[in-house]
Amino acid sequence: MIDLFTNIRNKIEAGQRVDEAEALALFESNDLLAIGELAAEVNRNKNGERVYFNVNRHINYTNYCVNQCIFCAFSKEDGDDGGYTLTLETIRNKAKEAVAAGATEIHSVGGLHPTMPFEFYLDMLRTIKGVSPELHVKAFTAVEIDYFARISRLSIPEVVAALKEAGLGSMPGGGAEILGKEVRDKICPEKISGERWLDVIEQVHNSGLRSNATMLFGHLENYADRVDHMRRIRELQDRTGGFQSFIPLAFQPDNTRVPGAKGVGGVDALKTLAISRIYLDNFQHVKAYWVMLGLKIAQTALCFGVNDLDGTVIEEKIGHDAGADSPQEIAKERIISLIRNAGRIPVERDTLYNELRVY
Ligand code: V47
Ligand code: SF4
Repeated sequence: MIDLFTNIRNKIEAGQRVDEAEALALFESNDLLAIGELAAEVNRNKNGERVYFNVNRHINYTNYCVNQCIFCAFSKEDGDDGGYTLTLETIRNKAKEAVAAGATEIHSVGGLHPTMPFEFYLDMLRTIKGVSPELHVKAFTAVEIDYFARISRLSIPEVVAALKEAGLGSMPGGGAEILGKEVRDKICPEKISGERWLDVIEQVHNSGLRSNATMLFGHLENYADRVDHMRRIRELQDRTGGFQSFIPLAFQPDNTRVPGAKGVGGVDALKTLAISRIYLDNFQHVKAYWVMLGLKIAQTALCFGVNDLDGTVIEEKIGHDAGADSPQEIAKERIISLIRNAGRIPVERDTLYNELRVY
């Protein structure tokens, strides 16, 4: 019998797809270095030695949320200490700070606010674009788009058209969590279903906007749930081609209600990133989001198939409310040296992966 790795290598070289049983076998293997080597080769063929990052800033406009996902330490209910909603003036000032710091992107997501009207989100986009029309606003998850459709009584294409008109440039990949029903019912029972998440994203892609896709791992799911999640995402990408990068998000357990929650270990993180690179042949980019992984694992991931380190971030809240021990922001120079010290070429990109500068 040919061994798993030879078989997968032969398939990749022949331009064939790795199937779900093989992806699962990789998860069950303890040979992290062999998995990493395969992933690194897949990435080298797609992206050479270049590693992307951007200069961005997060703006989380509100942490009030009508959902209560048990893995989320960020959301607050009415009357909780620490609940906030930013004013347009504060949002404008944060966007100004971002421009002064050389940012090309605002990454903006928030809770599902119980009373704020859809107009607020349109005003927010106009406010940010008013600071600088060149700023790319990557905002809102499929969960929020579905919520906006419900509160405004508009269809998804109508919501997306209004957001685009107000300045939305693309969407991040949040809200996917684990798409399969069994796990989703346990970790985020009020959230839209996995099928609805895919349906909304398909409509978003069909309306001409690109997005990312995430996978929250290291909570109650097993390896088969991760493979099933990636299969659904790969199938949607076959239909639309609208995903830019895949981002496995390592679960941060502090202040959450996930029973028996522990952090994600380095081996599991690297294995998951590497397998996603091997399996998701129709994705150009796999991103190591250093906020959740920590800078050391994110840098090491560059040897395990990853070709993107996200950005400078500034004022990250979702991971840090849940105990992430990474910094809340890092300087561009720090990202550049992390990439250089991994023997790779740092490339500053914009949100749509146009290359801005090679370092
Ligand atoms: O959907 C919530 C996750 C996501 C926790 O597309 C948690 O470029 C870990 O999607 N531990 C939002 N993760 C963040 C997100 C994202 C981040 C960076 C870049 C991009 C991109 C997207 O954060 C949520 C959820 O999956 N999350 N709580 C937690 N305790
Ligand atoms: Fe709300 Fe999003 Fe947190 Fe779920 S993950 S509780 S939808 S903010």
